[in-house]
Amino acid sequence: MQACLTGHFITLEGPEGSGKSTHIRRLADRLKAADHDVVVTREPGGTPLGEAIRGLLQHDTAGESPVPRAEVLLFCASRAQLVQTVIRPALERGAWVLSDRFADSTFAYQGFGRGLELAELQTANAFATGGLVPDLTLLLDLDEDNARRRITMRYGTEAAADRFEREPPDFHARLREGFLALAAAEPQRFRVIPSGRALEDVADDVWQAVCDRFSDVPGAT
Ligand code: Z5A
Repeated sequence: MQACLTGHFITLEGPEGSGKSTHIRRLADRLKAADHDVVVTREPGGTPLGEAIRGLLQHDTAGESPVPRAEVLLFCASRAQLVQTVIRPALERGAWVLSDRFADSTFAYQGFGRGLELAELQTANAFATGGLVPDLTLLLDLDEDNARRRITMRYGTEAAADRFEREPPDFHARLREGFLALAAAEPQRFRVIPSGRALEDVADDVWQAVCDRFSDVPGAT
């Protein structure tokens, strides 16, 4: 029998450079300041096994690129480990879990981006997560020019970017459209937040979305 999950599970999704890491840190600080138990994690990664898989996926540390189906299975292996050893235990004890990417990234990148069947990815994701779905998903939406500018600023040059960041513009256009399509299909779970604006304005919208969704945060209606 599954234990009761009394915590709150929030995921941040979006293209690279859209501000997920920045806003997850800010949101965590704000919740911690209100004395909430907060767990911040990321995908791929978040566990020792997941972090090892992250290296294989982002920088071809095995010496060859995974084919798309292998890529899915590696993301799902990282996800299964994270859900069972970190996310579920935290939700069972009533914590807030904030994850920088989760299953929606597989639909966007491997589905809309690489062209794999969404129904097959649904099966793989359900197997990896045991059916766990976020309570709230914040989609930080950013156009490709802005995303590329932010990544180039971070590395100084695009040459240092990872395997996904080096994909051609049409790949990035497909995955942005994919994220927006996922949000449109599940409006009760997703909140789309335009992220090409001043950081403070985006942070305000992130906080407002959390207050709108959950009644046990300061400022919630
Ligand atoms: N992937 C996949 O294919 N399938 C899957 O199932 C999963 C993942 C789970 C993970 O890489 C890669 O794996 C990812 C998808 C793929 N592809 N890529 N690339 P990652 O975790 O290393 O990369 P990321 O998720 O894209 O994170 P990121 O590049 O670090 O971006 P971010 O976290 O969204 O943004 P940030 O680091 O918070 O901000 C980027 C910069 O912009 C930084 O200098 C900020 O100070 C700046 N910033 C942020 N907001 C603003 C605003 N509002 N104004 C100005 N500047 C800003």
